[in-house]
Amino acid sequence: MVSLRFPFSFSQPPKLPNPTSTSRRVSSAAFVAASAAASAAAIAAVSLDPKHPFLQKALNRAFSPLWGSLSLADNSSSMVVESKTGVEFPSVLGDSLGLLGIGLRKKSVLGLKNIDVYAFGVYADDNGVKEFLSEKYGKLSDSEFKENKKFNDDLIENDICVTVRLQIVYGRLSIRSVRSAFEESVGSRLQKFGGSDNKELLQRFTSQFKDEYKIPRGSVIDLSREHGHVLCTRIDGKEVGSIQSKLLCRSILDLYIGQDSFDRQAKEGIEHKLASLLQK
Ligand code: DAO
Ligand code: DAO
Repeated sequence: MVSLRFPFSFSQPPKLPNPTSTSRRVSSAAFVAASAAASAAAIAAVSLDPKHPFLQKALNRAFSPLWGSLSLADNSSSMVVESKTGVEFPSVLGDSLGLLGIGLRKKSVLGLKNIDVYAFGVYADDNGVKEFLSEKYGKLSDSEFKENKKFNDDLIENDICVTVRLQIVYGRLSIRSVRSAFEESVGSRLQKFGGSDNKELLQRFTSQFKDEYKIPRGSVIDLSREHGHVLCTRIDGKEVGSIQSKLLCRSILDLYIGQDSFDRQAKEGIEHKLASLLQK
């Protein structure tokens, strides 16, 4: 990834930018400047108006959809911006979790409109991924390797530390609508992978989320699969519960990187990223 330094600082923990605030203006100026610097063709462009739609478009095109746009954090770790929502994700979480890809969870409401509910980033332990993939695929020829579409399944199935970070974009989430969305999304996966009798497991998961919790726009939820298939949930950095269940971990990860994931482009980008980790 391109590595650049700018004298701007971005506030942490990452709260969503308010489109009218100064920080938003600084952030988008920094992002445009960073994009411009990263794009060899855009050297002259930095002196143009960075808000010019043509320039914005050209700069956005210089980056793959997976990575959105690049901006920079106030430490050595870079930030990756989900382009539709402007939500930022650090490229490294903790000591060793590297960002594999970002995406958007949308929800259709009454078949009338699609709302952006949250942006998500999928992280995995770099060493765990490399070790596992090279053990399993190290002997494949280049073409066999390129045709392999199973990297995401490997990540879902195996005991590798993975965190999915959700950053809430929709400003009017009620706990009731969250619960019913879980029942639909997580519930259908529990049924698909584990058979019909999983009400108790779903209930154990949802009962972690007390009615009094609030998840306004800007809330950060980390769903982490830790060693031994333990799913640990944190809201704004505070642990709210953990459940040991391979089936639950699999069902949650399937939402983001499985067959019928929320964001197909994100899922495909993650597949490529996993392949590139092995080839390094
Ligand atoms: O306001 O009725 C409405 C739309 C609510 C959509 C809720 C989708 C919830 C998705 C789960 C969020 C998990 C953090
Ligand atoms: O998007 O449908 C979905 C499923 C999201 C699962 C996320 C669970 C974490 C939610 C925490 C809610 C706190 C009240």
